[in-house]
Amino acid sequence: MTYVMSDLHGYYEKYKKMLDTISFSDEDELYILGDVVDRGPQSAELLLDMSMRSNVYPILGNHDMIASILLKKLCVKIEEDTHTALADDSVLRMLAAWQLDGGQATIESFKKLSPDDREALIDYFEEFVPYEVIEVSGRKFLLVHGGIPLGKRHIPLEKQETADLISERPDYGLRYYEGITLVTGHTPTAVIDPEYRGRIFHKNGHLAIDCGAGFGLPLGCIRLEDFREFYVE
Ligand SMILES: [Mn+2]
Repeated sequence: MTYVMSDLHGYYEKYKKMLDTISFSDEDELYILGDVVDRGPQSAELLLDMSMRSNVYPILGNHDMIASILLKKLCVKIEEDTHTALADDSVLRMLAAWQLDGGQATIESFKKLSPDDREALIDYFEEFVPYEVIEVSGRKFLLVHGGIPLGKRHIPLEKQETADLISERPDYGLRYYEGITLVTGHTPTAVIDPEYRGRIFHKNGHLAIDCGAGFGLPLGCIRLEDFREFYVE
């Protein structure tokens, strides 16, 4: 079976609970639509678990992108004791903004890792792809963290800007593609429509699956074969 979840934001316990809830096995596949890190307390544990499973496929989120850039620089600093890695003003500004946006929790969880594990996780970020198109039970799905800008939806996917794909907020009232469901995280469903607070939004050719697990709301997961929804608190 094929499962999709998103915006785990360092909540490793919710992720483990969800894997139990769906009885996730080696025969199944799981796509995680980005923002694995930041805010929650266990970003590193979560990444380590994901990296050891060959049937879990990570898609890049805006938080993962910033974290991967900055962790690379921080780890160089820790290991080689060089200040050049962080000396650049724009990097320092980026670091300050990230720390305020949940990044400090990620730094704390990385501090507990061995240097080898740190390096392995920094390498693992390279496996995060900007989007994925899959077919399940004869239906097509475009999986992406943010979305596609409405005015650019006719541009081939491989020519889309990564910055758009990871940070766009689609118009959930409009169908983007005939015959393809757009599956997105990034925008909590409560923001799309308060009626869907803490629940998956499935309408107008959209599946929005960030139920707000990073903000104390449930983690949602959907099985694409039959659209069955699963939730853990
Ligand atoms: Mn996001």
